[in-house]
Amino acid sequence: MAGQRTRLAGAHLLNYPAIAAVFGHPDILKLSATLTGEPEPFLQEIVSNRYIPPHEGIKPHLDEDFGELVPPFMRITWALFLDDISADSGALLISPGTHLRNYRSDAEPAKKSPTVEEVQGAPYEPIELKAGTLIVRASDVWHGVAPIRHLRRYITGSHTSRTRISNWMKEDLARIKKERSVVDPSTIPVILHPSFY
Ligand SMILES: O=C(O)CCC(=O)C(=O)O
Ligand SMILES: [Fe+2]
Repeated sequence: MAGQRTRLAGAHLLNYPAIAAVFGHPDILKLSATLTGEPEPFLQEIVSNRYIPPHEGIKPHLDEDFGELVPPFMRITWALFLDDISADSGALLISPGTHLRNYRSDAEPAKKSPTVEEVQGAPYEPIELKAGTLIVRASDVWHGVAPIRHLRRYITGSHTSRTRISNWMKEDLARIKKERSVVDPSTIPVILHPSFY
């Protein structure tokens, strides 16, 4: 398959009022706060994606496969789909409950990060949905994307805890905060300021 994936990422996407309205929506911020346990979650990533078919999809993986177990629910990921998604084309494939395998646990000091074989051998369920659906997932859940036969576009953003984070995330947040320190606040909707800086 010779399709193409195009990805735009960064603060400039918040110049689109519809994108800013999603990530600045009080209910979204409130749910992110509840799930991460962070009163003012940090908007770590804002990305738009477009897959032009035919595309082979994405193999099952972890977004945080850094050989490091992570604090439970340190990050959650929203995705707003702009096209219908079916099991036959572009379904997000999720292995329910697997985020728990990536979480640090005081009760299991010997717990190890999952292996590539475990992630690729796990059972996956397709998430079918209509254009306009917004989904939220624990970022750590094991996932992939089914082969894509129809145009597939979505906007995604992740909220994180500011304190209960892995070493990798600590470095990533420091890098992002440095980049954003030069972004003119007047270009970012006021409602987003607490999650942006
Ligand atoms: O396209 C998607 O829905 C997910 C892609 C993905 O899992 C990733 O980029 O890490
Ligand atoms: Fe992923």
